[in-house]
Amino acid sequence: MFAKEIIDLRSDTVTKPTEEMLEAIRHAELGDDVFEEDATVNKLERIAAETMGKEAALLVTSGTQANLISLMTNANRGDLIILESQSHIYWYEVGGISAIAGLLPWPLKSLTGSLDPEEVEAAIRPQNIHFPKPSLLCLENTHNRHGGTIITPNQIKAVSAVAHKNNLKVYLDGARIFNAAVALNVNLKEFTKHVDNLMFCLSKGLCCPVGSLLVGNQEFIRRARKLRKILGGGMRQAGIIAAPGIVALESMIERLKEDHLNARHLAEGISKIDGIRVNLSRVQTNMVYFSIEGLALTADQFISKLKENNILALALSENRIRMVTHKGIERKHVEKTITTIETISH
Ligand code: TLP
Repeated sequence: MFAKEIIDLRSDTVTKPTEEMLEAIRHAELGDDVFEEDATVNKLERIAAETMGKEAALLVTSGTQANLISLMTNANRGDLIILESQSHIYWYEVGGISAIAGLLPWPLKSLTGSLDPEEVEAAIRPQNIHFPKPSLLCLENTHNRHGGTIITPNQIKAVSAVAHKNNLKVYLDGARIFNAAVALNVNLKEFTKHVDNLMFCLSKGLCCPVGSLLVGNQEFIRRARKLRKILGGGMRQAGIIAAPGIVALESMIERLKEDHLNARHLAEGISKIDGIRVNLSRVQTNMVYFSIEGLALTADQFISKLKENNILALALSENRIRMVTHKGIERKHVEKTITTIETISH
């Protein structure tokens, strides 16, 4: 009996480490990273800082931890944080922004994830005894809940200029910033040069088992390191996490193009099926969000029917579905997904 092949489109977080990564883990030079003595972690942090055009970097356990640490590093309790209303920090991080960082999120709506500089300016109210201090603008690129959409370097520049003019810092949740850079064929530094600090994830499309990196100036990283410890994120022989990260930064970025082509193929294929609606202009990287409003099925029923065919996807609401392409998804899996959706939709 052969094991059933599962087509897992729930997220690019399901990717497994490559053979080369496992080999790198086996041979990693290790030390105690709380003493900053793990040579492999130190090397990864150097490469990350260089890649992003910043002074320093810090390996942390997850994207959520990176975002929380950066909120606490960039702002003081009670401060006001401007972010996009569908951002990951606001939606999916268990309210850590308030529960742990003690900050007031000030969400602004947008059409595709890119904030309007004028609306940001309007949200920064003048100093007044009644108002909290606005101290940080958070961006997200690619923007997950808007469909993996890209915020262009020019859009980042415009909105960051408004923040900086008003003495706010700018932080980028760049969990999938490599997808944006590869899709636009633009150097990463174009996306990072207007923000003060950022994070990116190793554990998504880059296929590492664990880890994210915070990147910024020396002082930001020094304070972030301390906060990582408070939050229980000080790791010891973390070189076993950093080693696959180095492989990822050296060899896993260009291949993201394949994921984008597969996402586009999937989106175009299912957009032809009656009852399914895909906004193709939003399919810019490795995500496909679509509505099944026109089908006589709820999202949960749709997901179960896919599962009977060994295909996994996420239901985001009564009729909204998300599929994400990654290294484990090849063209033949996309074809099978399209034909399966055709069948269950009739
Ligand atoms: N996103 C996950 C889920 O939490 C929704 C996914 O499957 O897409 N920023 C962004 C933009 C993210 O998409 C994610 C993860 C994170 C931060 C958090 O990263 P982790 O999962 O490492 O804490």
